[in-house]
Amino acid sequence: MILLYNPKATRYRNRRLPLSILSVAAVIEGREAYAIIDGNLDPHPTETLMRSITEHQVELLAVTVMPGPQTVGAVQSCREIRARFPQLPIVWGGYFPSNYTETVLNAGYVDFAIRGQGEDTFLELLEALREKHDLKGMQGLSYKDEAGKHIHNPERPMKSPGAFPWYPYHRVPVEKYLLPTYLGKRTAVHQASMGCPYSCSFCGVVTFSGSREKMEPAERTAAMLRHLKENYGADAVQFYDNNFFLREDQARELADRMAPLNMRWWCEARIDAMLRYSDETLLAIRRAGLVMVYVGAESGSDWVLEEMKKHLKAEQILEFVARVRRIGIIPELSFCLGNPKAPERDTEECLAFIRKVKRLNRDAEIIINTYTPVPQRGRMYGEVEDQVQFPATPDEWTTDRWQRYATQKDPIAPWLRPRTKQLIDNFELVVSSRWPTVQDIRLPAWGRWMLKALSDWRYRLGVYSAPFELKWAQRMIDLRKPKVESL
Ligand code: B12
Repeated sequence: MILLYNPKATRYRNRRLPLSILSVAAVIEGREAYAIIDGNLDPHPTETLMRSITEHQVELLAVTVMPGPQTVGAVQSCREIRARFPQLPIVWGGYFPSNYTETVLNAGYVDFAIRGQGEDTFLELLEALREKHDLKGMQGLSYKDEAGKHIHNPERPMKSPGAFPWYPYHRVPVEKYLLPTYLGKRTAVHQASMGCPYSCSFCGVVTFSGSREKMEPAERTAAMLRHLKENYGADAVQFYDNNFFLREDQARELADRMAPLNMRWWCEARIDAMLRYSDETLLAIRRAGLVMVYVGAESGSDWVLEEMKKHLKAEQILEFVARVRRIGIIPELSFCLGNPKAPERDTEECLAFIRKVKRLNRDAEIIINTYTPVPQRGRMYGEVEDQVQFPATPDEWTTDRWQRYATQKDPIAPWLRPRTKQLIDNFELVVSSRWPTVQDIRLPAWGRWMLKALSDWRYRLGVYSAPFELKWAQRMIDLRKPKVESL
């Protein structure tokens, strides 16, 4: 038997269909005996794994790992399992082993790291382990040879997700994963493409996919969503794609196929790509159910956008927010502040730019991140980043210090003065209080009103410092929010 493990990545109330592990399950469904253990559902996944290993003949433990809290669960479980069942091979796949491959192989409890798209590599590895084949040259695989040397085989070219079978939904309790959100009562998730064709120098997807993207046919996307709707009652969907829209004809086809499903949805896209679409296409997309689109605006300064290799101008961001307002789609703009060369100037300009955005489109949702380097094929700011030394083992990534880094709460960036970081955090608190996100369905109307009233003068006068009353109000409202299950 094969065990597929999704370590806890989020709170129970935010659980989602574990697509990473389902995509591996898809290629062994009907051919292999396997079980899925999801740490987002199971409060004691290590015990469940141990029990399965004791009761069945388990030949491989396959774990999906992304940076952040999921690393903690993965390390804990694998360390304990290795100590008790030292002969059981353990393979990690997903963003963490793809981006921190050396680090992962330094762990005594990981034997194989599968980089990038994993289905074919997984099947080949399974066969090689059974037939005792040589692993040399197996694309997408990193491993330790007999002398303990780390071997990194060449990359595996990506395929369209459409080249693989459908997720075996029936192997997980789908109904437990369809959650109420601002989009609908039963929100599903789906990812129609792999990778991203761009090479923005701050982004962790570049190393993962080598600036390539493959999309499944629109027909398949619509068919899978119809299945989720008809069999499980899904009425909304959140797309995980790094870029849901690329070519206009493709976007138009998707919109036309999705419209009859009558689902409300959210996706990520590029500003420049959507700006190239005609109004007719944008209206068709809105009519097909797109409520909100998440875009990487990143900065309000052309010099920063250029350094990021974003291939975008600040003017285009403003044009975009005004245009989608007319069309009736809410833009969700993500910003990445704290350019290492001039963090103060960057921050100041970006805060002023966000105010401009809000003047053009009050509904625009604002996400603020501070720049935290990820391993990159090319360096974004050269030597500046060498000041951040990544941990040498997954265990070190589980420490509070590095968890705060991975979740972008604390960039541990020597170039970012505490005063600047404080300004960014305060500004974010004021903006998110002045315009509480429509995505927070647990926020009661009185709380929304209270936050707006308390923050209004601060935003109007640009006074962001020491917003103690807003911190207090947010905490107080948080304590009174209803549970997701009761919504
Ligand atoms: C869903 C998601 C989440 C969910 C996780 C839900 C869950 N798993 O239960 C939530 C919301 C919790 C989340 C949180 C975070 N996420 Co996240 N997340 C994603 C997202 C949108 C989709 C991942 C997914 O499921 N895709 C669908 C599957 C099919 O694709 P896949 O995971 O890539 O799987 C393929 C391969 O990776 C591989 N594979 C994966 N696992 C395995 C396992 C085995 C055994 C094998 C063989 C192969 C394999 O094969 C699969 C099929 O080809 C990605 C962006 C993206 N589009 O990839 C970001 C992404 C992975 N997240 C990211 C980050 C940074 C985070 C956070 C740290 C952000 C933060 N500020 O806190 C947090 C913390 C994570 C945590 N809690 O541990 C980054 C990682 C970048 C990096 N630096 O490496 C990404 C790429 C977003 C981005 N563009 O920056 N995330």
